[in-house]
Amino acid sequence: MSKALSREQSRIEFARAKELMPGGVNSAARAFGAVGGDPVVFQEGDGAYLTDIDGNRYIDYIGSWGPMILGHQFAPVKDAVHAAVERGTSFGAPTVAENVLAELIIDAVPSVEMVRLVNSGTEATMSAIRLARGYTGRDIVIKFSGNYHGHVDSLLVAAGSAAATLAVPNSPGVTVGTSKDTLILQYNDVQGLEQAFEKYAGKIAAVILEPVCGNMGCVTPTADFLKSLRATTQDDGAVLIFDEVMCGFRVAFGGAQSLFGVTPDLTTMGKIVGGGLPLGAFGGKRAIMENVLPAGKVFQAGTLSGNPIATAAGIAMLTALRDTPPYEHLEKISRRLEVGLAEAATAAGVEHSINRVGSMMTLFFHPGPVTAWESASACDTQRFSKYFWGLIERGIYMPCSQFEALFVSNSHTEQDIDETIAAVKEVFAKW
Ligand code: KE4
Repeated sequence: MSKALSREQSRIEFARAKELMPGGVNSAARAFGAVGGDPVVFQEGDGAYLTDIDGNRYIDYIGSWGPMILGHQFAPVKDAVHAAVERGTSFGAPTVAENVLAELIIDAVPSVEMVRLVNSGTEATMSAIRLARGYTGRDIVIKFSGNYHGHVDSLLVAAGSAAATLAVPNSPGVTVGTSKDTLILQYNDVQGLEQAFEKYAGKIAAVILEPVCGNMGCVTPTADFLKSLRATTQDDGAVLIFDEVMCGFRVAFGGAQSLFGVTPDLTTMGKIVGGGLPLGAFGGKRAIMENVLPAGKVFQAGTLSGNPIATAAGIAMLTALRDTPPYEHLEKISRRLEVGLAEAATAAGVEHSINRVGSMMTLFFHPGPVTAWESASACDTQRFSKYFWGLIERGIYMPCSQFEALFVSNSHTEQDIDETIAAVKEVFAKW
């Protein structure tokens, strides 16, 4: 039985934060909007653990929303950052480190022949879409319900009234003019994709998707869907963009595209590629990438792009993942968690299903199968909130939304997993 944790300091600091920053946060995802209550305010991460400002320790399954695949304070990244800081923090001029990181990315990701470094996943997807439109001279971009690609205006849209109708804004500030060229389809809907290419033949600049989705919870593409994505875009001359900001370097060193054997035209990256520092990237076929300014005419720029500290962290991270791949351990320990969660839910008679790819997974409060937003959105989110808070009280920090993936790191041990399962059983026993 766990003792009730005091989070008084978190409460005080978060009340202060709400006076200073909208909603008290610098990113909406961490505001606990989906589960209610105040976010926990943290002071330190170490390996698989986070410590909050009240001194409570949690087993961390968010890992900064993906980057911490090798655990918090991974020594080679820390050392690289310390060394880089000694040489200055930003030059706004070319550095060797950018070449080194670019080569690591090109060697790792099958589709990437040339790459541009940026500062976030959003910048990567925003730039990739502009590039696809500039390269094809076309306007329409297809995305899928339940897929999130960062806060790019043209992708902050909701499905139109009927299938294969152009989208409408789903955030104030996004204009109809911006959303009118975005088409929203259903993930894993081959027929819908093919109908869209018939209806808008020759007008589609790009199709962008999460090849392993994490943003409606973890949802995987069917083989037929992947095959159709590659065939329809190839035949029509549209650009296929894999948004691997979350699954890149996570589900395999070469990302989902190396796991599934499907090579997109462009890939967007973030999170792990920066070792936990602000760094994203977009890359792909040389014939497309050479259209990016100043090699080509598609504008793209950024004061801190390729920043020496972020590139040092990225180099250390990708070098470690390449030279000492953690994926076998991650598969073993993540499987242990998946089986333990399923057994605990089944024993407690809790309706559930679990989707997992490597060390990213989601326990859905839904009998399943969860294959697209339609099934994901039918989850019992009230139950998820009870599960989330029950685990917080027991020192387990899960993603604060049913529509997110949890992440296991190479620092998690079998003991951490067993402690997590024991806590889950306690929560379900009090259901
Ligand atoms: P950033 O701009 O947050 O670095 O990346 C945007 C992005 C793009 N593509 C995918 C597939 C992503 O998952 C993300 C960001 N993911 C969210 C978590 N679901 C980040 C958390 C947050 O927004 O604070």
